[in-house]
Amino acid sequence: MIHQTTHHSENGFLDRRLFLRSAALAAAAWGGLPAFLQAEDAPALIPRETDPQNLEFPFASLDSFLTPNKLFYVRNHFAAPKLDVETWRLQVKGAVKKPLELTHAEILNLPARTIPVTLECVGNGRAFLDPKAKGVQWQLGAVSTAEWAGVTLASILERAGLQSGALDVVLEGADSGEVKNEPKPPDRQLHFARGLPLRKALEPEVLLAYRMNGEALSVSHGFPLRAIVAGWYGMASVKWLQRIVVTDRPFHGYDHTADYSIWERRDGLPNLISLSAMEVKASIARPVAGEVLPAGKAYPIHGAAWAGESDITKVEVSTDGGTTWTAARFVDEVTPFCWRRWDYAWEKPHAGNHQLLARATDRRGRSQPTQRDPDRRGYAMNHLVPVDVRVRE
Ligand SMILES: Nc1nc2c(c(=O)[nH]1)N[C@H]1C(S)=C(S)[C@@H](COP(=O)(O)O)O[C@H]1N2
Ligand SMILES: [Mo]
Repeated sequence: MIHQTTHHSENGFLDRRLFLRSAALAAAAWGGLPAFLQAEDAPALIPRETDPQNLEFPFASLDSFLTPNKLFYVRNHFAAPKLDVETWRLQVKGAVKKPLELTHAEILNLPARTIPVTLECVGNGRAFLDPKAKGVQWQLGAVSTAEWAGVTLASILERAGLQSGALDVVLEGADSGEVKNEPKPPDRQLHFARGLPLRKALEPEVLLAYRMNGEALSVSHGFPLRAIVAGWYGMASVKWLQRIVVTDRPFHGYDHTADYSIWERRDGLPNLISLSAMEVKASIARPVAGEVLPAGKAYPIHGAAWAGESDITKVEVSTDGGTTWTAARFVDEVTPFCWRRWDYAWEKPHAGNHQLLARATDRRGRSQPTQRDPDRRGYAMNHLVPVDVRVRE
């Protein structure tokens, strides 16, 4: 896969993948691994819902910077539409000087841009909430990284020309269905749609993508064209794009209000805001919660951390439930809008129960809260999630 060399470990393990695999095999032979990791089978997506399909990346299998397409998480609100690329058009309308209707071939002929981007669903980690929150019960793996190729949204908006009052850029998907939460419009079929403020829409990290990790975009991931809004939670990266509507007033659609909104306090006043940029967060891939580890030898704790529009500058690990912290080592360099894998050699853990934690800090100095913030409802969970393990006698 592309980029593998540039993003490969530069400091240590010659072949980290091999290393992890042999570590996993050794642990499996020895009976210390949970059943799903003992299987000889290659890692596979974990179904969280089937109709529509919502599939989780098996985060415990994290061993490359780019997530293979077949393991990249899938988040669908409605059945994935199967679009005919010959008749499909991208419409651009609203507060523009020249409305456009572009064919797929026309879009492929425009100057392309390719960037790796980490997408995280804003509901990632919801399964760990107590009390439970409604929605897909994602554990750690509603997050993945791919290299996306397409055109910048800015270049399309430039072709259309913005009217002076242009404010939001609404991206509408071809998928539709009935929605659950109030307030909901009376339409029986509502399209998934998200607006972007112009200042973000014009940034070069916002793509309309048609390729993913060097392959044509699949139906699950938005064929024939999807948005990639780097740095923002996944809901902004609208799949199966069919319309771009530039508005001259703020867009408050269903997916900004009934869904995908949180409370923010200003002078104590709860103010409902639409979700946007990703928070700073580290997750532990291995060991997994409940794993039983061999005593008397070093165990490589490893995972990934990401910070949306900022960069990860520090990851710390605690093996004693947060009493003491030690800096982890980075496996990847900083890549804008991408996760950064890290690892930590846990030297000779003593027998008994241990609580592991990982905590990330970004360039802006932001770190992770220890407790869930109820104002965030079932979204944007970046509080610390402990991983309880047992080391054998
Ligand atoms: N049209 C459309 N776009 C969509 C969605 C959807 O249901 N319909 N889901 C969004 C959400 S919530 C996320 S997290 C990302 C997931 O992208 P992926 O399925 O390629 O991982 O797509 C976003 N774009
Ligand atoms: Mo999402």
